[in-house]
Amino acid sequence: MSGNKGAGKDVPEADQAGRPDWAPVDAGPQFAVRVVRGRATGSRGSSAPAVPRRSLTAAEYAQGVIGGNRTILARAITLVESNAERHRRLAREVLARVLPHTGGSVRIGLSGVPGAGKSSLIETLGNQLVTQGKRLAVLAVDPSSTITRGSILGDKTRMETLARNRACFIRPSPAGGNLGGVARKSRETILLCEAAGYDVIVVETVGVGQNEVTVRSMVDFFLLLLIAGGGDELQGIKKGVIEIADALVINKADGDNQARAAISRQEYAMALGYLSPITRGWQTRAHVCSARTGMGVAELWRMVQRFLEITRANGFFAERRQAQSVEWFHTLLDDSLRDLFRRDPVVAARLPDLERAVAQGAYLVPDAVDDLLRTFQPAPGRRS
Ligand SMILES: Nc1nc2c(ncn2[C@@H]2O[C@H](COP(=O)(O)OP(=O)(O)OP(=O)(O)O)[C@@H](O)[C@H]2O)c(=O)[nH]1
Ligand SMILES: [Mg+2]
Repeated sequence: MSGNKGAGKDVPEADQAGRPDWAPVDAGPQFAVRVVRGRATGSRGSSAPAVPRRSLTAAEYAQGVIGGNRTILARAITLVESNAERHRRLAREVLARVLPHTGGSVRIGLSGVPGAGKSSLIETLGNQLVTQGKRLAVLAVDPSSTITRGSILGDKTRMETLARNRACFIRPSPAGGNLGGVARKSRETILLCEAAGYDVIVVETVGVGQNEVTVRSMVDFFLLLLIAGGGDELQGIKKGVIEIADALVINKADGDNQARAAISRQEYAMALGYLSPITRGWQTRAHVCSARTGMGVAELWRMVQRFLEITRANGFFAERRQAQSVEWFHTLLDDSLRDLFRRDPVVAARLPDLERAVAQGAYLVPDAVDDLLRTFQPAPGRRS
């Protein structure tokens, strides 16, 4: 692909901060799973000066990723996160090259209210998995951290041991980026991690409504982490979220909290009795565990394995992945159409007038929309 030689120039380097490699992987400023503008350079939150790097070709990116080179994997993720046109083209070429090496992992979504213990559970479970010889990638999708960055600090301390393990690759979530964009990039990030040989990929997201649905659409197994609380157990957790889970797990079942966790488990089990399972052939159940003591954590992994056996045998595993690809296709198609429309200079020029007219009640909204759509004449080759 000589035509693309040097096309990787100016890939944002902000996350790299000149580190020789990714290990030990600490949260630091190496956030990912975000959408960034195509800045040429930058030091986004990092005090270390960005060390200029040689730009890579698509073939070099792909080779590095497939070869399990963590530095190149990190750079490839940064590349797919970029929204700059030239990066997008290169990113696509990289993805196309790694595609034959993808699909081999187990993709797990882990969601729950802030502080439920998601990162702690990943630390406990992840350490068990790497001891068994598994390679684990953790992607944290947390648009809510835009303001507080709270979970980034949390993740740094909660996944301390795991973060130092070379069999584990952690990309904590970022400041900046919108959920839709983050999700779009997360799918690509999953593919890159798979191509790099990670066989378990955990997508952690804070449960704030839409997040779970987005994560569900890109994982094989979706685990909702809960905590026992007083009063109405189902408060704060939308019924819809329980419906899309493959397992409900009440964490922090340790010390004084054990009895409350057991009661909570029963209540959720009852609630589940009224719902139909999201996965064919699989009964969603409520469980208890403690990320702190490790109680129930090994059992969770055994449950995931059982789930895989069942869904692979009945064909649902493959069906779901196919449906997810089609859904991704439609999402991307919608996004691309919207981009194409918004970036059209004629549309952009006409838009303020129409907004004014609509605001003043001089123009009926549906008429204004028709007007703008008629204005839109995409020229051939103006596609992204
Ligand atoms: N007692 C007890 N505390 C726990 C357990 N798991 C997590 N915690 C504590 O709960 C707090 C939150 O844990 P995190 O793992 O950061 O929770 P999280 O869901 O990842 O939080 P966010 O990423 O901020 O949404 C920390 O103080 C943990 O030490 C557990 O099993 N038992
Ligand atoms: Mg966390």
